[in-house]
Amino acid sequence: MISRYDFSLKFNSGAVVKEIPFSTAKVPYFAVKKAEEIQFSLQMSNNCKIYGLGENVRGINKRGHLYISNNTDDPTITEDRVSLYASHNFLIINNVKEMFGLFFDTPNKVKYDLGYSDIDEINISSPLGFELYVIEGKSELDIIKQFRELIGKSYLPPYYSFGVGQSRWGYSCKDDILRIINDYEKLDMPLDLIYMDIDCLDNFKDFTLNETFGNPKQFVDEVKSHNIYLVPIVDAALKVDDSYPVYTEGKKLGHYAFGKDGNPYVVGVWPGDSVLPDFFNEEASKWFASKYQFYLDIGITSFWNDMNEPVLFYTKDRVQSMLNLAADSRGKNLPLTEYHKVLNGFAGLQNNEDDYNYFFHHFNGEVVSHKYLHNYYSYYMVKETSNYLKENSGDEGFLLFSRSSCIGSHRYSGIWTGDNASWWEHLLLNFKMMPSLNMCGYLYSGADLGGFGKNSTEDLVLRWLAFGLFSPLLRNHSSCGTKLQEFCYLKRKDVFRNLLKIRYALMPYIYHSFVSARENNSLLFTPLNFVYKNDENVNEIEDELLFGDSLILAPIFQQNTNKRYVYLPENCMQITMKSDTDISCSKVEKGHHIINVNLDEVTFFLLEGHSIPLTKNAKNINDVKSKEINFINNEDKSLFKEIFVPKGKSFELKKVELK
Ligand code: MIG
Repeated sequence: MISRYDFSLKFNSGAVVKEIPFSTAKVPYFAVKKAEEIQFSLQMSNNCKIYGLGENVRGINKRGHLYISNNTDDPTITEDRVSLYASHNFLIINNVKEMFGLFFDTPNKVKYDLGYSDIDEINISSPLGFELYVIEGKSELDIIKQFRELIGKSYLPPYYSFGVGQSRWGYSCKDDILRIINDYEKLDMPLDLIYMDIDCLDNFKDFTLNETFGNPKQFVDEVKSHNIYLVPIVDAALKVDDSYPVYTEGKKLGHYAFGKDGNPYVVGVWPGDSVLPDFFNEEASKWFASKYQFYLDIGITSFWNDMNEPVLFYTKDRVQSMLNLAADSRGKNLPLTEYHKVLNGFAGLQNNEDDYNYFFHHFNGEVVSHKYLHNYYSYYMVKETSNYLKENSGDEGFLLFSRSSCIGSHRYSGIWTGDNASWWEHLLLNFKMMPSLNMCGYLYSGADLGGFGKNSTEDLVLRWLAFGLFSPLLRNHSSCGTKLQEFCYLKRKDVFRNLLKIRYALMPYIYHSFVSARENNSLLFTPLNFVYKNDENVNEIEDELLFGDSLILAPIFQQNTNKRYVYLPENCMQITMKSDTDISCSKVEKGHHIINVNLDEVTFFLLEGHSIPLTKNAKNINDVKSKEINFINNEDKSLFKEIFVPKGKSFELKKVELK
């Protein structure tokens, strides 16, 4: 049952797809205080557990820290971070005697103090301007299902987007792209998608390719002849440049966020001085979306959206005032307080939240300050882009995923989880974040495999791949200047080739499970304790997850060990794969185990009475579709009477004949 409470959200954010009448009753469970902010507080019992909040640091159980919904670009993702790139305002509170879900529908900040200030207390607060949904149900999974029905079905990406992706910030010309293709090909290593980051653009201008690409259509055709999809980046901001037709057209049409004087508000992003498309204005976001036609015309149908929190490296106004302050200080013997004003002023130029007060959007016929809309900027960016691509991208469908997100945008695109680092703890974070993202509607998602920032090591990439093989978005991505971590450039080439082929082998299961989670509003990655309700042993397990209906994953997250502890809540068959054809199976009983997983293999557990469909010898992601499906059965029956398989840009249910 879902109840909706009115706290003066003045407009429809777009998050929900079901109209639920407002309740006039008091919000249950919480003591509610109205001060400058509305505050909801609740005493936690000792065993209270909290789930959800999508893209955030720390564990699956969110109890014991502070989180603030405030879409932010800050590439240092440490465990004390309170906001990442997204605001996913859904959580479940299981306070033993009572269990319910909450969804704060708002583009404002929401602060979740979950036993942070007071170890026994939950305090959630937000300024007026939200709607609260309270969702009651008999279990976590029931609450999640109701919530997901409320917010609508998740984005369905094309089949090819489950392929193997290679990316690096730094590929900057035609030869860089062709070299990667060649280096993978000569090793017969799977590769399906190559990402084109900002250096591939002409001076960081959206919807361009730089001159090295020559005739872009010819270039794309050449790449396609190798069965590779190109995925250019599209940043939110547009370069201020009178010789850039996209910029001048948008200016003429009045499609940019504007300052108090009504002129386009100038901010700094990669192209230097830039303007922010006024995505809240439907006409403006439709106009921006139509610019993707440049890529569609040359045969590109896959995109990633970056910098759409939005990032403000600076605003022109604030830079000017800082430069003036610095100029005024020249030659003076500054008292330390004055000196710090200059120093901190410059340091505070980037993503200064005060600046949100100084630019405005057209939204539903009103002029609204960015401050009140911030967390939904990327929603309106991907929404119209997605609608446009749906109409115009042709038979295979389109890939779109974004860095910034909120609830609602899960219907239009996937996400990646931003600038992680090549740290073992970020591999574990990637794992733990998946169920939380799923709860909030994000199914097509993944982290930068191998780690984005910092230098990776070969064993980390191997272990990350062993988990990444199950991630809907499988993309090796790294920051500029970092040590090479492309699969094709690491030493154990045979191992990487074999592991990547396992992705193709698993695709029937991955695709089926993905589509089932979408159609049933359920999770692709499920914490064990959501399912095994009567087994105390699973209560705190966060380093094992159910994947789909039939598998338990328990990857290795630590360096220099092949061993780990695994608890199995039922009898399973352990399946260990060294390649798509080298597979060994053995029965493992319910209970506590220490397992051994070498660097060159992937292991997982198949539940009793379940089966896993596998293919072999696929050469690339599309080739998987034509391969015969074989089943490994644990006990003599298959759950797969019917299996979701790709059909065009969508899917169909196919009857399975068990042999
Ligand atoms: O300020 O486009 O998260 O994936 O490689 C950095 C360059 C901008 C941030 C993205 C990252 C991408 C990088 N971008």
